Amino acid sequence: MTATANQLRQRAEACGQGQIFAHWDQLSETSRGQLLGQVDALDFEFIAELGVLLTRSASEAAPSTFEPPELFPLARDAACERRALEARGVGTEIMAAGEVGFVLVAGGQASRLGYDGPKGAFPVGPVSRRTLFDFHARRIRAARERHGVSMPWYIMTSPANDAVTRAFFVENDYFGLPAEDVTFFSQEMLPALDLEGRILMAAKDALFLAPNGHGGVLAALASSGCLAAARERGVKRLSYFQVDNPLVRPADELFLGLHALAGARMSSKVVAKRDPGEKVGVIGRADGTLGCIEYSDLPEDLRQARDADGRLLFGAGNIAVHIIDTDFVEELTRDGLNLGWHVARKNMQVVNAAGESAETAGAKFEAFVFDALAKSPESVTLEVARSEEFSPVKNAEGEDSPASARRDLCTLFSAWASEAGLDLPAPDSAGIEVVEVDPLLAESAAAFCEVAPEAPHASELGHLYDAP
Ligand code: UD2
Repeated sequence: MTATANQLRQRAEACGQGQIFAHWDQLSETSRGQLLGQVDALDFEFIAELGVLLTRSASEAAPSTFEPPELFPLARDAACERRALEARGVGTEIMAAGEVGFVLVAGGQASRLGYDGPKGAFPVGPVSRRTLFDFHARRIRAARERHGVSMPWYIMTSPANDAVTRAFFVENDYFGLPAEDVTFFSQEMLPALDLEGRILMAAKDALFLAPNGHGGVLAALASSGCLAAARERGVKRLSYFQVDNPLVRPADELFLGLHALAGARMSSKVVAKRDPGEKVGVIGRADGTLGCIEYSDLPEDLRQARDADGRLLFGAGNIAVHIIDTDFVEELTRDGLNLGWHVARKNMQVVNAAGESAETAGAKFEAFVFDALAKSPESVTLEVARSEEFSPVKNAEGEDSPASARRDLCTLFSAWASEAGLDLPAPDSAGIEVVEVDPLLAESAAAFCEVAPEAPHASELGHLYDAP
């Protein structure tokens, strides 16, 4: 064993992590080098802190008081309408000044969807078969055209899907965006631990590493240099969104303007929860602190509670769309990311002490981006229409699946076509009138009515209204 290898092994053993070297004698030189590289990057003190989290029971961490957030509602009275009008103006100025950048989190593993590839490469266009990445790129291109400025797009991958994501963008010519305005950066990985706090092994020569959660985006923006580059080009606000939602509207003048007018540093978009049982986190205050309250944390009586208008009191379903100020990210990451860690206990496929492949109970650790809301003194919670802005692809079947996203896209776009007085195709075998509108052509019913071509590109798949 070399001196460095010896030192690393001793350090690991002193920290109770000697199992990492259990198979050392059987490893080739290359494997030894790989393992040492991973061990060298470990912060054992930090891992010990993560281990301590495992000794806390869930009830210890559970909050006890809850309050709903102050909403900027979808149903607006005259005062709200006036505020919205003013906000749209402010948002338009901010965008036209080139002060907005986009941040997409796409580091997840798409395991629930069971898709073997980066989730953004999943085709969702009901007629065009365009991918999620393509939909997002078109909305960004539309915003650039609308405001006549360039806007950078920062895409967070994970080490597992970084190369394939970059290659997918190259193959698709960056979906019509200038390559220099699309930057990829990878999130950090954290070791998974067994329930006693020992690092698990994925192979004899590899630690079991998992992405550090979407909250890792803040630290990775800083460490990758993206944050500095954004500031350098005058970007003051970041529009954050998730890869899985083909209806997401990341370039929303109203949202930006409301955020800026309120002097907020981080804001959120929400949709009304469908029913008390929908398993989605809600924006609200827990023990006085603004954040996203997990479905499982909210007591049953509060889950069911309704206000005077019959709406769910805790119904501000988080769709994971935020505006985050660039200097806020800088402050949050200056002394290391400190959002707290969420523990996900699961069974994991590991290599055990005997060198055999085995399933074992363990824990992964993730930071959640919405935990940063707690540190934003002001924050806007903007309610938007689910039918217009939220239909994620998460599961292989049922709700939040490719089928439900296809249904929701077609329902929205066929409503636009009807409003524009256009003919709809005959319903398909599932009763769906298959209509798709290119986001580059229009992003709202009103805009579509102004520009709708008389005839769609009609195919056996349905009607497609594309930008010229
Ligand atoms: C998330 C929210 C939920 C709701 C919902 C809206 C959490 C815990 N829950 O549920 O409250 O807002 O989204 O759609 O956030 N990702 C990374 N790196 C990671 C982990 C995730 O980039 O380490 C990305 C992932 O690619 C995806 C997004 O974050 O774009 C959401 O991740 P998820 O699928 O784990 O979150 P989900 O659907 O459980």
